Amino acid sequence: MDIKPTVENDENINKLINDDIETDISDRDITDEELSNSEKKGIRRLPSGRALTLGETYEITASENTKIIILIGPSACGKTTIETTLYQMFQNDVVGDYYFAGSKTLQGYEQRSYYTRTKSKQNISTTPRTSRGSQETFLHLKLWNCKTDKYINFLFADLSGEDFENHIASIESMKKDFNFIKSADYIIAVLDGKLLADKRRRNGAFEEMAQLLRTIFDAGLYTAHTNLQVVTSKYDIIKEILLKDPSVETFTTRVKVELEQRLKSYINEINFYNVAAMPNDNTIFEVGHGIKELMDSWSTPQNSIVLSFKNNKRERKVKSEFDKLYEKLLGDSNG
Ligand SMILES: Nc1nc2c(ncn2[C@@H]2O[C@H](COP(=O)(O)OP(=O)(O)O)[C@@H](O)[C@H]2O)c(=O)[nH]1
Ligand SMILES: [Mg+2]
Repeated sequence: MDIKPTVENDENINKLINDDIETDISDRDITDEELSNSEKKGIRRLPSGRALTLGETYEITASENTKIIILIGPSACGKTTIETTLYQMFQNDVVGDYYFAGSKTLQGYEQRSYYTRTKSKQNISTTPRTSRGSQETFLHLKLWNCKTDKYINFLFADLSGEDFENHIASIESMKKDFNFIKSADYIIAVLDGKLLADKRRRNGAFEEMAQLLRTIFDAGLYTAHTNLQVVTSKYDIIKEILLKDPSVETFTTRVKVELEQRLKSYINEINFYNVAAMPNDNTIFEVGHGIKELMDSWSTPQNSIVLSFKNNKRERKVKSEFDKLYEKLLGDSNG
């Protein structure tokens, strides 16, 4: 008997991994209230393993040691790859002192990772675009530390500049729509290393991130427990360009100084990391380069860094689209 091999095409995979599908299912006709009512009646939905909504993360955050990590950055900067590569690293091995101890979102991880795995067999790996409106879906990873015999849970969500631009009409609605950012222990600003390596695009990439961060802080979407980390993704590309163009190094140093300067009224510490989650050539750079250091930072207790909350209108030198939107928001909220 002939068995035909199944051929996956990109369109199928895109459908498969599309987060809208998940959002549709998790929100389908059933509100949190209805859910708790049905739970009272003894009816319980079976866990699907898909990414969790904020409400669904409560069971984990309420009962166990949990860190909420929100990655922000424009689409294609490398957020999903960081999330899935960490998960994949535990499929292969122990990472430092940590063992994989489970995940309530296995399907969510597998859907996203499947794409990376198949594509990474090719020369250039790609992960699918996370679709809009999916910012409230969380991936869950539970780890066990063999030295301390303690468990830690990580909940990951990601958010792009487009998510902001498409969802907000006023600062009030922004506060409401993105209020979940306040629950973050770590906000990770992902700077696209591929753009930083490009002379013509690096300034734009930096400005966009600086504005995005200032908007988040100005809207008060943080607490005294929020830590800010800036991750330069696709570090393999930066390293490659450095050989030909040493100005990249000067630029990345400037990025650190400038960001600290611009955000100093909110925070007194920003931590910087270089990551190559899915390098183009994994014979030169290992898959997941820098991710262990990042993970270790989330499991180490940190001091809170937030100094003050400010929501005042200030002079702005650069008028980007983001700035105009921001001005509009403040204008709206100030009546
Ligand atoms: N060279 C290189 N490419 C990467 C790396 N990480 C991610 N990418 C690529 O960057 C693109 C966008 O990544 P993705 O994680 O989907 O970005 P997101 O939209 O921010 O979630 C994909 O084509 C990835 O394969 C990396 O470390 N090195
Ligand atoms: Mg994504």
